[in-house]
Amino acid sequence: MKIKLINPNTTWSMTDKIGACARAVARPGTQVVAVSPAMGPVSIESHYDEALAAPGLLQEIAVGERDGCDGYVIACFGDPGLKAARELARGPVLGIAEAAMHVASLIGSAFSVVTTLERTIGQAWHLAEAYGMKRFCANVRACELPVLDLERPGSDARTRITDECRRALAEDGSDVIVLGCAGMTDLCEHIAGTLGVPVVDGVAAATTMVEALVALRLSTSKQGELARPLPKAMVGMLKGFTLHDVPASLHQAA
Ligand code: 2AL
Repeated sequence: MKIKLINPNTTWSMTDKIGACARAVARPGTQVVAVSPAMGPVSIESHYDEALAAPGLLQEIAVGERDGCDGYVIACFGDPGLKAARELARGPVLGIAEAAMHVASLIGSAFSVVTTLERTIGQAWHLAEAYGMKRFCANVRACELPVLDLERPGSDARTRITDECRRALAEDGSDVIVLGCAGMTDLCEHIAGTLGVPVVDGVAAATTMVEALVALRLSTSKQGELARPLPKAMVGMLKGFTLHDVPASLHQAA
């Protein structure tokens, strides 16, 4: 099967790292294609960034549909554009926050999310609420670490994130850690080994869950809310996003 993993930010060093971590957990027969959109913010750490990441992300979903991708992972913890991506895709589309929170709820009694900047805490709570995961979410904490510091050679990101995870376990009453940024994916093993609790990386969780859904022959429901958006003209800079009618055969469940 072919899974397209989209890092909605445009920092390719992070995309390559995320792709490698996804491939490390994927089954032997799974091809993971990791991409960043051709346009958009270099990191996503505000609602503004999320909104401007969505067009490029949707372009990648449209290309993936043309290329026959079986499923998609949106590898940013704000899950930007998730519902719109589901409208465009036939196969399953998972966001890493959604996948990580669900997985965490299955292996502990309460999880703490450890994110980057404090300003991203609100969105993580919003998603926990939207996904029905709030009752499992003991706390959302930040390290005050800009996303691109995760890519900077010599940064103290690993130590700072590990320390915050340790504080979370001591203070929140949680027993599972959820990493709040796709760029933390390569730190998961170290943090889990250091702290001795399950640490959920959404990149790995979403990749293996998409694999499972595809193996189950389950696709995104095209009845109702997540049906393909109506054919419609877009104007100005979004002209290329105009949706034309497509043959119904393309939208039937696999
Ligand atoms: C993220 C993420 O996963 N990728 C990105 O650019 N920003 N999340 C975050 N909490 O900062």
